[in-house]
Amino acid sequence: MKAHDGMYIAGAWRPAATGDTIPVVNPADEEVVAHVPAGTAEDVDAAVRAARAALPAWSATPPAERAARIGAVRDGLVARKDEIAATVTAELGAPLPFSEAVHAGVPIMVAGSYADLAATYPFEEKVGNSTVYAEPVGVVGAITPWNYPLHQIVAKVAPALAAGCTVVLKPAEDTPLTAQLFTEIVHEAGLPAGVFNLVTGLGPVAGQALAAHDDVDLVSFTGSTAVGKQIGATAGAAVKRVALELGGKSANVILPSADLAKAVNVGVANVMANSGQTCSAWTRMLVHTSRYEEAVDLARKAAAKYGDRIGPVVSAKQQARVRGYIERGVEEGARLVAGGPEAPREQGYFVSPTVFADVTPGMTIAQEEIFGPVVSLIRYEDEADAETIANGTVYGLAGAVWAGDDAEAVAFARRLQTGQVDINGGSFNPLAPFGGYKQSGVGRELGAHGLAEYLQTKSLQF
Ligand code: TXE
Repeated sequence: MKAHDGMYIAGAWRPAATGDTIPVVNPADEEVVAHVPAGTAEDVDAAVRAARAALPAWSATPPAERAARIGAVRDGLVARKDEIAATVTAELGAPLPFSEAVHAGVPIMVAGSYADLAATYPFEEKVGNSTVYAEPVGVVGAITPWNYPLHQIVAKVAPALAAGCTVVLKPAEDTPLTAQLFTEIVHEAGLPAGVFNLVTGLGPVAGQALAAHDDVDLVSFTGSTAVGKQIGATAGAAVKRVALELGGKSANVILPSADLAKAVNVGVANVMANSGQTCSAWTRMLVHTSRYEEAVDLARKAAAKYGDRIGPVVSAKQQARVRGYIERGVEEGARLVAGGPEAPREQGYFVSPTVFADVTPGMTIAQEEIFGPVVSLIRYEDEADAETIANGTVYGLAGAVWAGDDAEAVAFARRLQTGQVDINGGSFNPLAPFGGYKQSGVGRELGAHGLAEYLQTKSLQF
């Protein structure tokens, strides 16, 4: 795989402050596919300076012109779709059809939505005797994870640019090649120098330096709860804007009137997608006691179909982590009905599609984010019980409700403490706000709400 050996700062690839590099490993075969520079605080500082210098002109650029540049980025994503899919597959291990459809396809939709929103957003509004201006927050530090390497980048960078902010991106060290490819596309789209900057590097070094930099006005972070809490504390101490997306433990609530086979099959597929490395995955399947064993049987069969078709998890570290959770589930008394802790292949960081039954709400596997292809079936007695279980974790990112009709499902969904719920299956909407209640995070991504994160308001009274 082609890799740049520098940082993208002020519109050009330039040498990094040190010659240190990070290997990029293909998790499907454990081969090193490339090396990228390990940025340090010095590189971050140069990138923040470039972003600050570019801010006055970019924030004063008419929204229609910003929209045109974002549209050009979108067109670049379309033109290089195959290369994007191949790159994600090389560094994340995702099967190529999934990379094409989701890892390349979704960011194209999101970039397109922000090209439209930049042109139509009400940056100026009359409210009584006032005019309210929505102005860019300023320089954005974006720190992204590896699970959806391009989507996570576009979901931050596109709204930031639409708002008139300038950006320094620090992508995950496991998936920096997709970030470099995105950077090439931004460059080709003709954004003014310094509006977008890329610093690759390790989280505790480059990420930490970006999150703590005095001249960054907003930190937008997606990743683990532990790091998110640190970033939130640092931002709070500096009275700096922060957006955090920290994962979840979402419930898939199947009410007794639902089409059980459909709900279970779609539910298992939702967890197996991307090898379970999805923050919004419906990892807890809640089934009424009267249909519980039927659901367990359906889930076992559904998982068996995935056998060889799911990709690996991203790294040896994640494989060990997921394995640890599966072992913990067995130790705490859950019934393993598919998969298990043993790696299904010798080479590559694969995990078997795993289904646990007889999971009780207090078990570790029912409380903590596993981030692997593991689904837990939990029994409930009545709707009140289902509500208590569904809301009984520290998280609240997503979820699903299935019922005989949408109205019944909606009534239940309104009782869930969570940011997004799919009703009887649902389908992805790039304009719908995405983000967490409780410890799943602060702020929203996607659509107009995602754009608003990058704005601050000024009102003028007449
Ligand atoms: O995350 P990290 P990891 C969850 C998921 C997963 C677990 C661990 O449960 O199993 O987190 O994953 C950067 N200052 N999610 O260890 O370390 C890092 O370089 C600033 C949920 O990979 O949080 C990367 O760019 N930045 C999730 C990003 O943070 C730091 C997606 C995420 O890495 C930093 C990923 C520091 N001190 C993991 N330390 C989701 N919400 O979608 C690391 N980083």
